[in-house]
Amino acid sequence: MPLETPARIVRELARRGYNAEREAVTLLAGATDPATALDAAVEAAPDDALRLTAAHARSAVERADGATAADATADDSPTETQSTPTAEATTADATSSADTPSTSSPDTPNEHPSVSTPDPTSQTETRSEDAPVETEGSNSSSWTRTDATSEGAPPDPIDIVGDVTGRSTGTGEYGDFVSVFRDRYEKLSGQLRGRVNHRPTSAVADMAGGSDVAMIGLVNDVRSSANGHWIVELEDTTGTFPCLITKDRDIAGLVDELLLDECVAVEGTLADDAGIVFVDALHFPDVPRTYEPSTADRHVQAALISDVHVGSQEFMADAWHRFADWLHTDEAEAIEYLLIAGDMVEGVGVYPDQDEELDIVDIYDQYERFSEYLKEVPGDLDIVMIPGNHDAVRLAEPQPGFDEELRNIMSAHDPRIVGNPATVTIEGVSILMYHGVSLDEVIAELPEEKASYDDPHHAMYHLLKKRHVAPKYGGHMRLAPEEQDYLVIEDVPDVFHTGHVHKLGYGKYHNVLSVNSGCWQAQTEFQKSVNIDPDVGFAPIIDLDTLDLTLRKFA
Ligand code: D5M
Ligand code: FE
Ligand code: ZN
Repeated sequence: MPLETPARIVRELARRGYNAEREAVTLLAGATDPATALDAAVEAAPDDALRLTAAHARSAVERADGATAADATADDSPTETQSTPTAEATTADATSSADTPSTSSPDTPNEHPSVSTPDPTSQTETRSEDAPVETEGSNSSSWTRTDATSEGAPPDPIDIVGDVTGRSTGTGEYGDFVSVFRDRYEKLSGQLRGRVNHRPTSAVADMAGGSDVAMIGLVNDVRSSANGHWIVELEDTTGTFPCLITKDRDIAGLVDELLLDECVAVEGTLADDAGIVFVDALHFPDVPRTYEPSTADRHVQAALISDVHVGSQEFMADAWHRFADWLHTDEAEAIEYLLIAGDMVEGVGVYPDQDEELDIVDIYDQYERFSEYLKEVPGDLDIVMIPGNHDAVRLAEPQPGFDEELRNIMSAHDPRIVGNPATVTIEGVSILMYHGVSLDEVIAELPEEKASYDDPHHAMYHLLKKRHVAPKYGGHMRLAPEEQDYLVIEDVPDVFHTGHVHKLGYGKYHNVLSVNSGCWQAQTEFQKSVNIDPDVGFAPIIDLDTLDLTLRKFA
């Protein structure tokens, strides 16, 4: 096949089992006869190499071009590599998907992320091979990297925390549920403790009627009273206690965003008979308004995607090719990281009648194919991936990263495979990656103006406000009982990345850039039946030095 574009070269290499560094592809594309150069490069690569390096390509191009030059005519100048893919940079329409300040978001987050087309002059910077020094003390997950160039290699720029992979202890017994909720309470009440002078629920019943009182508890029940007030029952480790929120108070407007099992604090006055607390103030663990995110100290970018769904008949291969192709261009030079927030493949048996829309019916074959698509992206990109509900790991959250067999299938690109959720710190920027199944729950439970499929980032804001990625247990959300609650957002992330709902949305909540990254799967029959109109083929790109976001569209 003619090899006139980087994408074609990459695909040909992928077909032969190789993943390639960007520079290698550029060199091959610039050869007089790319096909011969590619053959020579593959031949020259060591048998056990999975990645074709620039060095392999350079010597192959020199040899191939030398051979061609001998019998070449004078006008055989090297063909240019370019035939730029049609990546569209968008200044994303602030009225549709970007966050518009409105009363609908929790605590009216009021900041737009700056979204822009890339400044061409800022892309001229050369790639630095020196990764910044990472802070120590990570409880890094169990993956190991075997980097061929590990001798004198720079310190690893990626650090992972909060990942259950290799640490799951849950046996599924009742006692584990007690532990996980106790840990949730400990962690989240710890975040609220400094703000209220709380008493255990068991002690409140013994206090004198009329006392000022504060409590911290998990929401156990929310019901309305006969005259339209709200009764919120809180539970802590000592028992439960009812709290009354009267309908005419401002805080009554917060009741419709309460989810069962989330942790809140209340302040108020104990009734004369000490049987209920009249609530004056309701506090969420939340993110401080003054939160100052960390940024990278050099110009480097990360592409955020999710929901690839390889194996589905609706997987948009052409859009993927355009994306992978674009990643090899100068415009994408600063992109050194690719983050994938779950649903790599379509999976099997995920939803009723799903098999009717499968292109690849075997789950391992789906991962094989996914791995082929992954080989199209530059080999020098660092890839981090978490599983989603379509992936071949347990459905209950937290989900561990892929097992050995699947890791081997995807080894060509040596991706960082971590659990869902996980916090990945890249060049000093902490990114909370979570697939997003609980977003369905938040959207179903909250009123339309507070969370909807059209504004998935608003639903994300509520998770940040509750400092938990999946507060409500039951419904869509399956919880794996563990000794600790990995789903608590212990430290405020600088970036929050989710997927799952197949809608694009982004905005800042108290300075935390929240991105739901759309999908690579066209509308399925099910989605058609429930009017889900997916946002397909988008790649939000984040500048890690400024946390600005650029939107690229490939479909
Ligand atoms: O989820 C994609 C989105 O579509 C997410 O919001 C769930 C929803 N979805 C898709 N199929 C179904 C079925 N059959 N039942 C309920 N909800 C569904 P994804 O995880 O990619 O399938
Ligand atoms: Fe999905
Ligand atoms: Zn999903």
